[in-house]
Amino acid sequence: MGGQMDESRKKATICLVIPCFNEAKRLQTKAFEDAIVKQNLHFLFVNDGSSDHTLEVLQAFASQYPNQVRIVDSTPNLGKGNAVRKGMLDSLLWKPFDYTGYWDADLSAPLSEVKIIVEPMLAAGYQFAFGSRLLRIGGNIKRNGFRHYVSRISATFAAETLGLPVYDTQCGAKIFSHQIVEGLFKMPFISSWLFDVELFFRAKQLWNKAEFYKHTIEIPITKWTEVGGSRLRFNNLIKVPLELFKIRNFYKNTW
Ligand SMILES: Nc1nc2c(ncn2[C@@H]2O[C@H](COP(=O)(O)OP(=O)(O)O)[C@@H](O)[C@H]2O)c(=O)[nH]1
Ligand SMILES: [Mg+2]
Repeated sequence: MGGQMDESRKKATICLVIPCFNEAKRLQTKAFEDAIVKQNLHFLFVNDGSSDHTLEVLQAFASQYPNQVRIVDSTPNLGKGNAVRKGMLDSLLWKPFDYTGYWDADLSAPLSEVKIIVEPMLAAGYQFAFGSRLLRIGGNIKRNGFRHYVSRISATFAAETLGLPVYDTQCGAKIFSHQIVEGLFKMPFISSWLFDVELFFRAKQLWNKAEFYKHTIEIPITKWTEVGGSRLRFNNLIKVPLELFKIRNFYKNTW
């Protein structure tokens, strides 16, 4: 039994979409390289209208691992949600992956966490598994105080809006089984920076309540280190309630 599972784990192919906006200085190519070699991960980097040398950095890296690295170059800058969507859809044209997900370029969640998220997908057939930055004793979650509180407040409102007991909608570590990628990402998002919330609504459209809970799992990650140089603007935060209201109105016909 254990042997069988090891076998399927070895065979499962995983692609991570990495949205990149001016990441030339932050991109830890060594960590990506390790994951390519040791975990057999594939990476699809979406350069989203960067004005620095992100594209050159990515091209140099891709030329070393052409089978496992792909670049989608997109201009002008359209925001994280659009970039993730583009990459997720493009992954379907690249190779028949078993799982495709997206992951923050700064590797706040290290790539060693991928296996923690994929594990229940392999073992129990979950189709949507996502990381959660649960601050807890025994965990290794390091966040700056202010950002932690702001994020807790936003996440609580998001969960309320969704009507789901989700702890952290916004963690940049989410993985989907191949068969739901198109259904979840086909339509453009109405919100560029709360698109994660839309994904949960879309999962509610895809599945009834029983199916949703059968297919979805939130997994506290074991390590998160806040990396400086955030690309997300904090003045957006006062707009969170308004944005959530807009999203809820748009997806109002879900259970
Ligand atoms: N494509 C794209 N990605 C973005 C944009 N803003 C942020 N990101 C990406 O979103 C991820 C998280 O961004 P980060 O700056 O670390 O924000 P944090 O959530 O505050 O840590 C990274 O992969 C960024 O490159 C954007 O405008 N376009
Ligand atoms: Mg970050």
